[in-house]
Amino acid sequence: MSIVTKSIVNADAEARYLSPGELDRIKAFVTSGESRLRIAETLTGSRERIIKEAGDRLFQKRPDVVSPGGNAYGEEMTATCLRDMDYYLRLVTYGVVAGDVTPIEEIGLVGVKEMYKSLGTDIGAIAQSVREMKEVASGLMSAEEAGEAGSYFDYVVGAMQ
Ligand SMILES: CCC1=C(C)/C(=C/C2=NC(=C\c3[nH]c(/C=C4\NC(=O)[C@H](C)[C@H]4CC)c(C)c3CCC(=O)O)/C(CCC(=O)O)=C2C)NC1=O
Repeated sequence: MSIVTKSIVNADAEARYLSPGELDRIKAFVTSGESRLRIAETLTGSRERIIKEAGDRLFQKRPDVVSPGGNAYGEEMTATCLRDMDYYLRLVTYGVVAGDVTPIEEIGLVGVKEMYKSLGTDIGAIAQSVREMKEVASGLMSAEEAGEAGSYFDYVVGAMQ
């Protein structure tokens, strides 16, 4: 839920006008809107490159995951691994656009540790893949945009610790 919707739901629950603090937060959300949309456009437009390069970096650092016996070994499993990276990059764009981590949390992080455990996937390596996507994506935008986008990647990584 965006800050706009959330503020309205909270205010209406008490049948009151939006408070100055709520209006300030909405203002910050609106003011940062163009920049957040630019970030989402960059991530969306460069998604294939980001995933490919980040995947290459991950497999260089963690050759075990794509070696025989590794969780992402073999063409099909490697493709599934890259698909998961694509999922998290997509969720990051949702967070950036909403200015809120709730969509990332609800769609991709609830129960994620248990899920990867049951799949025999090293969640540390998933987190590493998100760090690599952050690095690659940062190189495609201004420092300020990279900082904003980075906070959403960091949120995903943090939830996987
Ligand atoms: C949008 C929310 C969402 C997420 C996050 C998601 C993840 C997800 N990843 C899965 C599998 C998988 N995920 C990976 C990923 C990896 N293995 C590694 O060693 C690497 C570290 C990593 C890539 C970075 C692999 C290899 C599998 C297949 C595992 C198997 O079938 O044994 C599965 C099991 C079902 C399937 O194969 O599709 C799910 C549900 N599904 C969702 O709907």
